[in-house]
Amino acid sequence: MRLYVYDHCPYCTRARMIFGLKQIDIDLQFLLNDDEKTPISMVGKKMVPILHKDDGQFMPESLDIVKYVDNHNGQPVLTGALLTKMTALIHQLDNDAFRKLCSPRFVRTALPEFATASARDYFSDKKQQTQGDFQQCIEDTPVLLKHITPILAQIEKEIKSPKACNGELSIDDICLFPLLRNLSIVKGLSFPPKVTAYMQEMSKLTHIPLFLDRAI
Ligand SMILES: N[C@@H](CCC(=O)N[C@@H](CS)C(=O)NCC(=O)O)C(=O)O
Repeated sequence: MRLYVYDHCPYCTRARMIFGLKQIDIDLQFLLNDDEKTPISMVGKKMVPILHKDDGQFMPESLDIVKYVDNHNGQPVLTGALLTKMTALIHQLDNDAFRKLCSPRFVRTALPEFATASARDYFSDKKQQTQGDFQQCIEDTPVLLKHITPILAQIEKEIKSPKACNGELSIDDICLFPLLRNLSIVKGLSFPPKVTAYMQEMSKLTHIPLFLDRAI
């Protein structure tokens, strides 16, 4: 199977996670951010992740991909229940400040989707229309973090194990880890201890590196 992704895309990280957790080999293909033709030719819109299945069909939508792979390749691993409080905190973390902290940093990072100037320009132009001037976003970091750190403090209280936020692997892990991974691009963001242990362990289990070494 082949998976088309951007490295910074949290929905793509969701899809990558299930392959890592189940130790299934995947041919990972990073598209350039301004490549509209490839995804449109596969699923009719410019959106990743896209799974190219062994039967030749293309499957979009991260959670559909996760459920498909979990249920069709060996024993399912996402056997735990969602917990209302954790699910709500994940939704809260996926906020405007999160996007304003991450986007301006990713476009300055050597990620495969931003390997060309036109890919970087495409992303910057599009995102700045909704998120505002990237330089301003960077300068606003202390203010933006005020919308993130209290949520991380609450997540800290809810994490049951570094191997699964609710104690048993579930879709909550599939939704939480990608957001925390993206926040690791923010230099100086101090993650609480249990959140840090969870990020490190999930990175190991899924074979998806954090961005800590490239934080800006
Ligand atoms: N509901 C979709 C959302 C996927 C999504 O929004 N992907 C973003 C990248 S993070 C995308 O491809 N946006 C179009 C673009 O970048 O132009 C899913 O869960 O897979």
